[in-house]
Amino acid sequence: MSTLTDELTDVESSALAELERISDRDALEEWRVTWQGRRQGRLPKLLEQLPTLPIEDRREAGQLANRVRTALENAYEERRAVLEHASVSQRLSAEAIDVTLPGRRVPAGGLHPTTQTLREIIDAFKPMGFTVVEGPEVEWDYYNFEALNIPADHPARDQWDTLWLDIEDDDGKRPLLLRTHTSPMQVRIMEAQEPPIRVLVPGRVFRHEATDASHESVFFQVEGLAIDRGITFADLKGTLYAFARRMFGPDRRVRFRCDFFPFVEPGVDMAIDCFACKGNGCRVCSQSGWLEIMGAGMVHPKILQRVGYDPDEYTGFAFGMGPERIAMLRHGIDDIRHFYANDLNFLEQF
Ligand code: YSA
Repeated sequence: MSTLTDELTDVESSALAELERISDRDALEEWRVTWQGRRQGRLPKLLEQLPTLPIEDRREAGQLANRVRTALENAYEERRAVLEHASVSQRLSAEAIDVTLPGRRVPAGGLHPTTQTLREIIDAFKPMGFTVVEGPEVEWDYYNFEALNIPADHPARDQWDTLWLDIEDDDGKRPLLLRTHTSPMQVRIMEAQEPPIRVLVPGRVFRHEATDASHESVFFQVEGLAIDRGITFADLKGTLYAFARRMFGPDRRVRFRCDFFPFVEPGVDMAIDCFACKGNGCRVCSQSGWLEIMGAGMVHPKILQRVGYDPDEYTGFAFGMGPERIAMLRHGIDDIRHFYANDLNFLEQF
């Protein structure tokens, strides 16, 4: 009897002491098999001896055996919980996010310089009563040329060559093209409404063009149209001077020169003295000292008649300007090709 109780007490103290030193789950499992394992475990082996004890010793030894078994089970569970907790904390600290790291910068977008300039142009004309409409970039030959007094054999078509689409209307008369200017919208607007009209049309245009420092093949224009009773050439000049003062300040020089556009009579081009050479002549202004920013004129009576207006009752002026050229003048940009080269070094300056 005394041997079994001694052995039980010895198992208890040795097993618990060993358990104290265990620090990982594999060793814990090994400990469980050694001390509690159903077949070979040291404690179950001792318990097998209980039935062999004399009856008078069995009760006391049985109570001790139960206490040792419970002590080992509880100690095992406690140790398992401690190790479990330790491995969870280890994992958490390995996966922890370091909130003290500086965040990654999200680059902020900005408006393209052309868009900024378009908005400034619109803001300059708004106080004079102009509203904004847009039109199609793919246009009928009729609106781009015919209705603007530019028939199929007119030499003006050469300077406004473009891409043609292989689509015609039912009569086979009006092939489609990529519009070469925003002027077709003059006709569309006049067809759709009666005077008075004061309207701006910003939009993209396309030309078969050899590019250089001041010429792109895809660029923007802003068309202006004002039709009413009693509008004269003085209104055209007054409006465009007011615009130039607002965009370029009072010191910039403005030049009006006679020019020919089949849809105006008379026609002019308006230029601003070149920012790059102060009017002396350089590659930006093709050595002329001036940068042409728009064509303009009094709307031709034939155009008014074509849309059903009476030219004896109504007159008007129109203009078409290049916002990239205006941005070049305002910001001192020496090559128009920068605008659409998608170079962030350029674009981030605006
Ligand atoms: C004229 C009379 C009107 O009553 C109404 C509008 C016009 C303008 C006409 N439709 C036209 O397109 N004239 S234009 O060929 O001389 O172009 C007008 C403006 O667009 C130019 O003054 C210039 O600022 C810009 N532009 C022309 N070709 C360009 C260009 N900008 C960049 N690249 C090009 N290739």
